[in-house]
Amino acid sequence: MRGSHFALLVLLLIVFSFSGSVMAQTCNPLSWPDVNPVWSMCWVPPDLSSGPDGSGLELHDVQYKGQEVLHKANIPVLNVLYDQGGCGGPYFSYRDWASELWPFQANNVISPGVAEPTTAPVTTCNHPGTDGGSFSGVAIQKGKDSLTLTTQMAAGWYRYIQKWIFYPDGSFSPRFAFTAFNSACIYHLHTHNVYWRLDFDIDTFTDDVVDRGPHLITDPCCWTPLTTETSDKRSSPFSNTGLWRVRNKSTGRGYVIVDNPADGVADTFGDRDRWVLNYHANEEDDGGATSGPGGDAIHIDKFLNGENVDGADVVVWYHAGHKHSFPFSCVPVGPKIVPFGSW
Ligand SMILES: [Cu+2]
Repeated sequence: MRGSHFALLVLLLIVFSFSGSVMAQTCNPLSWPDVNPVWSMCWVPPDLSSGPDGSGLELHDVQYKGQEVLHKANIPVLNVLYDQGGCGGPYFSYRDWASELWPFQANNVISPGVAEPTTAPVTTCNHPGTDGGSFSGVAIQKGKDSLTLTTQMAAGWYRYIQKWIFYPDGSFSPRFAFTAFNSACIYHLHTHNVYWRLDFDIDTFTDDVVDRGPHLITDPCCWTPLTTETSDKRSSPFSNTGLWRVRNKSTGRGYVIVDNPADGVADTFGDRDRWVLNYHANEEDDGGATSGPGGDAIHIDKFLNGENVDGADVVVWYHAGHKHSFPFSCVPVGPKIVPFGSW
C-alpha cells in the first residue's frame, strides 16, 4: 500500500466513524417490550428528519424478532387541496412540511423531546381548533399490548398528528391525522394527502418482490408478482384493487399491506394510492414542490421507469387522503401491515 493510499484509508475511517457517531446521536434506539423484546428500531424526530420538507417521525432499521422489516419509513410528502379558491394561492393547494414540532400533552418526560407517558397523550385531535400542552417531541407509550410512538407537528394553522403502533404479533400501523388551529381556511372544504415511503428490506435488502393479490387478507388465492415498477389506485367505492404484499423470495417471509377504508381513493391531485419502486438513494423524496399548476402534488411518477422489482431492493409508497369540512373530524388514516410466513 502506498503512503497516499494509507492516508486516504485513515481519512475514510475517520469520516465513517464520525458519521457513525452522528447517526448514534440523532437516531434514538428503541426496543419493546423491555423484557424479551420483539421489536427494535431507531427513530428520528420530525425536526431532524430527512428531505426538503422533513418527513415526520422517521424510523430506521425496524426489526421484528431480530429480522429486518424496514430499512427506513417516513412521510416525505404532505399536501392539501381546496375545493375552491380563497386559500392555497392560484392553484388552491399547499405543499406542507413535516418538520415543525408542535406542543401537546404528554406526561413523564424522561429527556428533552422524549416522553414515556403513563396515560394517553392529548393532542389537538382531542380538541380541534385549539392548542394545548407543553411537550414537544416524541411520546413513547410502552403498553402491555402495543408500542405507540406519537408526535404532533404544525404547518401554518394545520396540526398533524403522526403515530406508529407496533403489536406483539409482528403487525404494525402507521397512523396520521389532520386537524387545525382555528383559522379562516379551515371553513373551506379541502382534502389532505399524506404519503408514506416504506423502504422494506424483508430479511435483507435483496431478493424482495411485491405481489398483488386478493381483496381480502383471509383469501389465500392468487398472489401475482409485480415484475416492473408499478403504481395503482384503490377502486372506488373502496374495495381494494387487490391487496399488496412484500415478500422475501428466499425466506418466504413478508408483510401484507391492508388498506384502510378511511384512506380513500386518490383524486387527480392525489395521483395514485400505491407505488412500488426499485431502491435508489436519490429517490427518497420527490424534491419538494415545483412551480405552476399541480406543483404541490406528489411527483414520484418520474421514478416509474420500467425497472425490475422482482427479486430486488423494493420501496413502497402508500397514499391516504381525507376530506375536511368544518367542524372537522380527526380521523386517523393509514394501513395495517401484517406479517406472513414464519418469523
Ligand atoms: Cu383539514
